[in-house]
Amino acid sequence: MVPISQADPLDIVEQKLASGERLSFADGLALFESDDLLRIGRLADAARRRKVGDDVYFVVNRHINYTNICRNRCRFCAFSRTEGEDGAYSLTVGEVLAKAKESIDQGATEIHIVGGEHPALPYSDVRAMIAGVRSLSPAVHIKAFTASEIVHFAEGEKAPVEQILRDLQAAGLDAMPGGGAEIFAERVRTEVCPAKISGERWLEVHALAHGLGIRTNATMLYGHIEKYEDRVDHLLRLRDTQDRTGGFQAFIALAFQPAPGTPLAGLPGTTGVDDLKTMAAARLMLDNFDHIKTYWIMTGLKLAQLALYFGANDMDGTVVEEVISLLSGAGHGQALSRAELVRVIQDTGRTPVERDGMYQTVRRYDPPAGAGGAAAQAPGAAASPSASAPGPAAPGAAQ
Ligand code: V47
Repeated sequence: MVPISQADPLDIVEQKLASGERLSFADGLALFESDDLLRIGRLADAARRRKVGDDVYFVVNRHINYTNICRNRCRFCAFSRTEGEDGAYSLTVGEVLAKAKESIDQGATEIHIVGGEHPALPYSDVRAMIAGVRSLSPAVHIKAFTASEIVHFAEGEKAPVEQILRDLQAAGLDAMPGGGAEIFAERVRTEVCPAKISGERWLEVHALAHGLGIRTNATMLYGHIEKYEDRVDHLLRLRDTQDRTGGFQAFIALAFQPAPGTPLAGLPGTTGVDDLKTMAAARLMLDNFDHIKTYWIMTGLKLAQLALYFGANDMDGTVVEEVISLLSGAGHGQALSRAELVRVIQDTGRTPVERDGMYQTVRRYDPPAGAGGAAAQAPGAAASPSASAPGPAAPGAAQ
C-alpha cells in the first residue's frame, strides 16, 4: 500500500469526490499545482454532470456601462478615468434607457448595468436608470451594480448599504453581478486595487443582498500577481458564504488581461492551460454553486467551448458592448448573435438552452430527431428551437 504522504494528491481528491466528501484547502492547491490537466478536467466534467446535467445555458443580454469615471483606479483596469481626463464619459439616464429599450425590443431578457464609482453622479440618477428600465419592461431581468458601487452609493447618501439595496430593489433591481470581487486576500488587494472595498466587505454586501432576496453572482480575477493559495482562499470564502446564504447564482472566473497603459500591463496574462485548470478547480471547490460560467469575451469562443468540458455549464450571453473587457485588450469581440452562440454550443455535442436571468428556460435547442451529432447538422439546424416557453421573437442584433 502506498503511504498516504507519497500518494498523488489527485488520488485523494478523486477519492473524496467519489465519496461525496468536501474538498479542502490542500485539495484545492493540489488541483492548481497539478499538471494532469485532462484528469482534472474529467473530474470537473463529472462533477458538473452530476450537479446540473448536460444542458449549456446562455442568455440574450446586454451590458450597459453607464460611466467610466471612477474614484478607485484599480491597477488592472483600463476602463476607468478621472473626471475631465481624455476618454472619460457618463451616459445620461436617457441614453442608458435608449440602449436598454433597443435591446429589449430585439429580444434581450437581461440588462446588466455597471459603471465606475463616479464621485459626483447623483444617486437619484442611478435609481432612475433602474426604475426606467423596469418601466420599459416588467419582465426583463435587471442585474446591476457591483458591491463596490453599492457601498459607494451608500457612502454618498450617508445611508446603510441595506437601505440602498432595498431602495434599488423597490425600483426594480432583481440581481447583482459578480464584479469587483477580484481576489479577496488583502495582500493582493492592496497591490492591485488599493482603493476598492475589502474582500470581507464585498462578501458582506452580497450576503445582505441575499438576505433581501436579491440573487447575485461572484467573480474571481485571476492570473495577475496572486498565488494559487489566494485563488483557493477566494473560492473557499465564496463557498462559506454560499453555505450560509445560498444566494449566489453563478460563478465567473475572469482571466486577467494585461491591459495596455495600466500599471499591470507588463504581466504576461493567463494561458489556456491556466484558464481551463481554474475553471475545473472552481467547479470542484464550489460544490454548492450550480452554475459556472465561461465568459467568452475574456477567453475567446474556442477556449470557452473547451471550458464546457472543464466544469462550465453556462456561456453567459450575447453581451453587446461591454466596455470594461474591450478596453482591457480582450480582443474577442463584444457581441454575438443568438444563432452563433447556439452553433458554438451545439458543436461541443451539448444542448444549448436559452435561459432568463433566473435560469428559467426560454428555449431549448434539442438536436433534430435522427441527427448524427452537432457536427453533422446543416448550419440552419442550429437555430431550430423547441420552444418550451414563448421566447422573444423579434429579430435583430441580439438574435
Ligand atoms: O469587476 C477589469 C474585471 C469585471 C480587467 O456577474 C478585468 O454575470 C480581466 O464582473 N482583465 C467586470 N478582468 C466584468 C464582470 C462580469 C462579466 C460578465 C458577467 C458577470 C456576471 C460579471 O471585470 C470587473 C473586474 O473584476 N476586470 N479589468 C482586466 N484587465
